[in-house]
Amino acid sequence: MLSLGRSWILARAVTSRSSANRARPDPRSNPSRTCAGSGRFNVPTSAEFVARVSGIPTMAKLPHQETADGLDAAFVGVPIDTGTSNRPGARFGPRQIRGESALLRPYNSGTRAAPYESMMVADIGDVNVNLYDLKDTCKRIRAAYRKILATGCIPLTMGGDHTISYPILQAVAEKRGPVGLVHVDAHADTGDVTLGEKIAHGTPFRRCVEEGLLDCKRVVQIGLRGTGYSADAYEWSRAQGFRVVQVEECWFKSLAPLMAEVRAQMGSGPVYLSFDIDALDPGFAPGTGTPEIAGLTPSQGLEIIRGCRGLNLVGCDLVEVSPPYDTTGNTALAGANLLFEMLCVLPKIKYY
Ligand SMILES: [Mn+2]
Repeated sequence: MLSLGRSWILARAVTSRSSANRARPDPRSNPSRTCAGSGRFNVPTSAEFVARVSGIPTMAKLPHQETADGLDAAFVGVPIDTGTSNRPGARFGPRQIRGESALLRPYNSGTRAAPYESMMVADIGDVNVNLYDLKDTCKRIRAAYRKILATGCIPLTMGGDHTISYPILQAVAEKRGPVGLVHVDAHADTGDVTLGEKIAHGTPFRRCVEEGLLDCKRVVQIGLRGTGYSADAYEWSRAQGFRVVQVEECWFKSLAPLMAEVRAQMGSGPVYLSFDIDALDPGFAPGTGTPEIAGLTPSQGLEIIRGCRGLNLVGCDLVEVSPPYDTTGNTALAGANLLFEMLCVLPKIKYY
């Protein structure tokens, strides 16, 4: 028994030592020919050397660590759907995004970004949510993000329904003051009360405005569409000073010119990026809670995120992936790629 205990302790010691040296990549997964400048940063396990389908599924096959300490950016899951008004299932979003993210490779061929050569990135697991109490969950999220942000790390969040952006932005604004917001969505999510409740996935940005978390002149909502509760469903957004870009303004065209205007609107102040997967057309992303026809294409989604390069991004989320409504996994795969693209536009990223 004693010797068993002793070997367990030794094994733990070896594990801790290798954890402390996490910056030193596994040579099998990080050949110098593919990762110039390697050695200082976490590098995902490469499918060139380790089978893609093997291992514990972390986001992008990055190492997992418990806290954000020492990280420049962290992927973090918030697995809830208790704020959902229609189809549930987004609680499974982080898990399926991680699974599908095994297909991601370390470089961005489109933009030539090399995110793992200039930033320390890891998957720090999920917020310990309360599936039976949404208000308590919001408190838990806010507390978790306070800790993450206190380390100087930029969180890249995997939702979870859109309710989560509210407590995340509470923590962000507590540190940074009111922030700009690039909000990509089929819906404005500015409702006041739903079934008598203030906290739900259709209300986060109303709560954010009420609490002064947003710099309202530096808010843009892109891709809004669908039937509404009044003829001008976005009147409240415009009245706050938000720029509203309805989907009709996006159809059949590149969004690169729009994003040049958005960059000018955002200026150099802190900006949060919130991307609801239902902004994409349900033909591309059917696995979501409140789908609306005639949405954005995946390439427009990439243009929006790539158009955020140069902004002072202080946090990003990708929400509302609901795996039960897309058994192909393609919605989660889209989500994983959009999250990788978000990583690729963070301020310290190196480009070739
Ligand atoms: Mn939303």
